[in-house]
Amino acid sequence: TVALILNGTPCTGRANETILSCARRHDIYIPTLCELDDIDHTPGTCRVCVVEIVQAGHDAPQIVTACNTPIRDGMEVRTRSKRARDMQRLQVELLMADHLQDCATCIRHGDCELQDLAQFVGLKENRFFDRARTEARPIDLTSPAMVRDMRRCVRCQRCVAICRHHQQVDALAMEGTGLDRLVALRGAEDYPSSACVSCGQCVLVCPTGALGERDETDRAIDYICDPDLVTVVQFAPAVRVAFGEEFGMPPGTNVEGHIATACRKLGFDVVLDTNFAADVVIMEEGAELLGRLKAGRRPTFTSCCPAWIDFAEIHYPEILPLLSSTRSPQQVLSAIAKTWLPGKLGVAPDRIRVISVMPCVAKKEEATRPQLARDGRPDTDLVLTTREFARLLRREGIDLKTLEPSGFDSPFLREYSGAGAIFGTTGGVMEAALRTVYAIVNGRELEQIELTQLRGFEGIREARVDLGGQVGEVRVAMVHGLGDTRALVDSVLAGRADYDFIEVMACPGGCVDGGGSLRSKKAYLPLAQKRRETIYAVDRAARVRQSHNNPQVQALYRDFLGAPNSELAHQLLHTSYED
Ligand code: HC1
Ligand code: SF4
Repeated sequence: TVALILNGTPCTGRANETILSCARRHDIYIPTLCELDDIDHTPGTCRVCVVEIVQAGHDAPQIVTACNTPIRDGMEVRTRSKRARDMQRLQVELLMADHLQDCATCIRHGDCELQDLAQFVGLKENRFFDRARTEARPIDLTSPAMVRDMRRCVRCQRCVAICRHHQQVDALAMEGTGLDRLVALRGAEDYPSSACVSCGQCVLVCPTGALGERDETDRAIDYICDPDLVTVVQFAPAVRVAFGEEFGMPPGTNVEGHIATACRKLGFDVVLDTNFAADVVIMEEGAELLGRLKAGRRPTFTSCCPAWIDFAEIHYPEILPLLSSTRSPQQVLSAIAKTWLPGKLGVAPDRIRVISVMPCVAKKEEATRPQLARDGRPDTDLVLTTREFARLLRREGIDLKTLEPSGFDSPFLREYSGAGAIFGTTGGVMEAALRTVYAIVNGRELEQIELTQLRGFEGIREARVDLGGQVGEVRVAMVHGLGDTRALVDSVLAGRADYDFIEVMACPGGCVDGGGSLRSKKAYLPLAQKRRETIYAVDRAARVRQSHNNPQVQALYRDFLGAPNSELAHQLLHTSYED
């Protein structure tokens, strides 16, 4: 151990520890901006963590950055000396010198780590602001999903690190020199020609408003307030367990009923649940998988995660034939809402607008795919991330936690099974699919409904499951996070991995921590465990646990679709991919 003095108090530190880490363990706050411990990122670029130290062999106190200076025996650290405080303030003022000064209209207002820092150091003025230089920086609006606003970038490089080292997409790079050194799309002019797959992980770690989703709350309000339109809203399995904290409720609270009430208060005409469509997806994907297993076509990859689809199309086009052709639950529900629902409601299809609320940025891109349009209009008209949905509620003066929970409006598309509910966490789609495929093969339900061998948090998990009958034992794998996905796909392509069915979720943890979820300041994915516990609790409490036993899914097939993988089902609920 190392003996040192922290703000006048003798204490001990660990060998090889930095001043920052030692101070944190002793509950002493040192302001930081660029570093993010959860992703092991300490570039030392923002220099906000300056502190004063006195050490043997030096006459005068020195100013050092706490994040990358190791502690030493006998060192005295002063984090709150006048000199340290003045230097911290100066650093923040310098950071603000080429950062837009329009906090009130910034999308990150209230959730910005730079704003917090300015408050902490007591910044009262900004002597160095260079408006012309700042406003000349690029804003990239070329993606239907993402916005990259370099007028707000603080060069912390967290986005570059998460994309390169964790997701292993490597779409971002630092480019330029001196004051013009900024985050750019690596080797590309715009998003469509870049390696980016819209997973949104860079947004989750960006401390300011430099990276965000394309905000569509205005268009949502336009639709809601247009008396000629019938607005249908759907929300994803994970949103209900990853939203309440924004309104002061405990993390992981299931706020499904509150969201339904909020949607009605907002003025949406029909409130639907994507969970229902997840059950329909299992009917389609299960039948497709069984057909492929019988034909010896393997492995099959799941297809509900749009950032994974983008990843496959951009980075591994050779595996596209292995992807399930089943559309995602978002697109399945939208297709039903545009084809079957109008007759039920007695309205013309062209008056319907489908808005979905998703913990996902890539769903915005998915919604614009030409293969998923009907008569020139997208099936999903608009996608709001969970963050935008929170913004929408605020704009309409709605406080979620004061609302009385209620149910869904639709008498025909509201019931979901526990299998549909668990889509929101890694391993959930696989578990839901196997519950149904087992029943189709054996004519009876699995004795042990909960396939706990599929659950867990390791990046890549594998299992063998005996499906009985003609199919026998299948080998399955579940992967989440694109870094591990890359490793798994490489193994499959090299013949080193041998699976029948593979579930892929691009975001670490699956949708419960999707790139469109609420952000946590100075933390990466801190609430995953609580959210997934609630998801599994929803499954346990569900009246029906398997997609094929959902009576409303059965009715939809009886009244409209015929059988899974029927011609109509293929036309409405399946898709194709492009390299
Ligand atoms: Fe997901 Fe899905 S589970 S992709 O993770 O298949 O976004 O929640 O809505 O579509 O159902 C996200 C979540 C979501 C789809 C479903
Ligand atoms: Fe990288 Fe994902 Fe961000 Fe695109 S959205 S730049 S792939 S982290």
